[in-house]
Amino acid sequence: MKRVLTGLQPTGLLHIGNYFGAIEPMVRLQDGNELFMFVPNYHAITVPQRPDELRRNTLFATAVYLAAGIDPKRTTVFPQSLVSQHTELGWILNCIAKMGELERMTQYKDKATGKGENVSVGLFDYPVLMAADILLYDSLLVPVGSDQKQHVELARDLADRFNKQFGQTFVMPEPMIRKDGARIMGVDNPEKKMSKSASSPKNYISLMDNPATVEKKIKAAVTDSGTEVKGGAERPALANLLMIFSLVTGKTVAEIEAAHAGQSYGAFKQNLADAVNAWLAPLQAKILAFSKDEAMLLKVLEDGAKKAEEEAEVKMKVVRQKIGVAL
Ligand code: AQP
Repeated sequence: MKRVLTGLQPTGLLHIGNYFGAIEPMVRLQDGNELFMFVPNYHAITVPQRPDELRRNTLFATAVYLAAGIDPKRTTVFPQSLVSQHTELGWILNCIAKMGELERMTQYKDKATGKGENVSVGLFDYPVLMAADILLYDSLLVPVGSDQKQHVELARDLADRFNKQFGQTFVMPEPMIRKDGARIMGVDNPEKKMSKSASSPKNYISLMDNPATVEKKIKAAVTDSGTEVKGGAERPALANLLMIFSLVTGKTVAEIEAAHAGQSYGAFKQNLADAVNAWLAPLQAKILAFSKDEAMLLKVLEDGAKKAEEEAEVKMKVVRQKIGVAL
């Protein structure tokens, strides 16, 4: 039985990359492990958010977790903002984190590019809060997409530094990154990962896109030169579309390539759009049903926060004692 934790920022509607990178692996781990699945709403405010949208997106993320199969009786589901120990530990870890190691975080560099001095301190610092999220619960496994690997490694470095300085306190978390589907690329640009905050919605397939939108986005998807429906390292656009096809159908890439031998990109894209829509339809129906019951979602989050807070406070008592602030 391992402690497992993950969270998805409520910065917009979640997309299929978020689903396959972090949500589906959590659902699979639900049997036989102790899971914490939170909504990192304090991470979300590292970039400007409309308050009403942030609240809506927090509830939406919760509905997605439940629709995907997360069972709040077995998994502790909670919003980061209701467990203040996250920000408390985040501050303490800030005091042992180094500017240099945060400056090396590639996600920060990507997101800060072109923003000059206008980028928030929170965006720079958010990997430290993420380390606190992980270390607070003695999480051994952290299922994430590959873009978050560097942040989990920072959590390991901070745990190790704290343990050396103050004595054994935190366990070493491991990033858990699936073999296929840990980095779904934008359908408009196979060089950039699919991202909620992409400049164009053509980049991602949202979990709430309607069938016509999915079809339009896939038909407009970038392809590689040539005409063959074949993936591989030299053909990143097709490799990405084939990966999406494989994830939503459970078929292997080789099977999908074979089924499309001699067919045009147009026919392949139509089949891909149909497959994505067939996969999305039942998930969307469940998300909508859960979303309608706001009282139930709030209850799940409040109950989860109570359980999470009990665990978090046990760890924080030790931490406060060790650093000398428990008077
Ligand atoms: N393209 C992706 N493929 C596979 N996994 C992905 N994840 C994100 N994009 C992909 C994984 O989803 C989880 C939640 O991520 P997040 O919302 O906390 O932040 P992120 O990694 O920055 O994801 P986005 O979609 O790019 O969001 P924005 O635009 O708001 O920053 C993580 O486990 C992540 O690895």
